[in-house]
Amino acid sequence: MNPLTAEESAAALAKLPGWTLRGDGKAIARQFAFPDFRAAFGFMAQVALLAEKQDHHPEWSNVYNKVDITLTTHDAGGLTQRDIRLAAAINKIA
Ligand code: HBI
Repeated sequence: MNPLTAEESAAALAKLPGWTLRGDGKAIARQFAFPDFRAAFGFMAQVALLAEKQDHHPEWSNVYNKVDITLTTHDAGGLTQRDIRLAAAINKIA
């Protein structure tokens, strides 16, 4: 799978509220904030199941009620439709 062009990335991001393109253009990222750790972890558990279903996994970190997610496609060395698809699914459960 080839990485998205700059134009394709911009068009995809326009439909992904909250996500931003990383400086190198090879990934997208978003921070999620929840009322408490329990809610944050519950979200992470749901994202984990999505990732398994799509066989596409986030690079992420959690500090108490915040979850930072970065999506990129290692196999392609950049941003692909797989990242966009997972980001859209994550936005649905956030
Ligand atoms: N997840 N984000 C991400 N990027 C990948 O390239 C990737 C993955 N999950 C599984 C996966 N690749 C497998 O197809 C193997 O390439 C590891």
